[in-house]
Amino acid sequence: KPKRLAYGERAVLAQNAAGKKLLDLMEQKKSNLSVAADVTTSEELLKLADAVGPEICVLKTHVDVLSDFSEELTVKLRAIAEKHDFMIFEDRKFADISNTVSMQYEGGPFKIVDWSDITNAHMVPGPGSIDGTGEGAGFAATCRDELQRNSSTGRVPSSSRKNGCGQSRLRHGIHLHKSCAWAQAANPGFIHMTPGVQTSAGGDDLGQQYSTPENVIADRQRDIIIVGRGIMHAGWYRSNAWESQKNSKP
Ligand code: S5P
Repeated sequence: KPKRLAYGERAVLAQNAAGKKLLDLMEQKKSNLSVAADVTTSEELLKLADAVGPEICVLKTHVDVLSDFSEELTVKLRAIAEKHDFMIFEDRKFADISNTVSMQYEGGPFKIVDWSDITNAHMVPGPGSIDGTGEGAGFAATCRDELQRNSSTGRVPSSSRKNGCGQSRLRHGIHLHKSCAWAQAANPGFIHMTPGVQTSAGGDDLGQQYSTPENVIADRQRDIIIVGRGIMHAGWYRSNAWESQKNSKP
């Protein structure tokens, strides 16, 4: 049984600065928990970030669902991230050609590049779509047709693990997916974040499917659990996911 490397040991193998920073932070903070902050007002987002900040390594945001997004919000959110030492992952899921993605990333109302540490892109247009976004960008790949192959039911179980997703992982090093075959044991330089996690397996009534922290971290060898609606039990998720490293079943 291959030994599971500590997150800190993997920092030197990371593919870019964002990956290295994240692995170091996880080790130092002893947290492999990310919270999906799916709230609709700035006030709720800031309150949530401040409350879960000490527990998490990454706050995952969808700022385009906020009814009152402003630059002021991003400044306040950054301050909370510095205070509690977590990274901000805007789950934007870009899906266009490189020139367009660059404009969407840097401009528009959200100016994501200015305040997020990590963002992500679908690999539908191929891995080149995020290559124009600069060396410093903490870009995470989502599977090339993740719109169908996400954590909800009805996804297409096909050969879609190939192509863009793999190539982009090689270049960008952070991977967000629920059911991809890659695991940390074989790819310790990559970071694998998995959404769709709650205390017990099951789902919501709109097709979301949940796994437990043990399933994700120990059985499937992922690195970070992303918990949204289950955050009421943040402390429990954090300790369970952290301890599950020791019970790895490769
Ligand atoms: O395949 C996916 C990919 C993502 S990023 N399935 C997901 O659920 N997500 C996101 O994870 C989704 O957009 C939401 O922000 C979070 C899951 O939230 P929960 O409330 O179901 O835990």
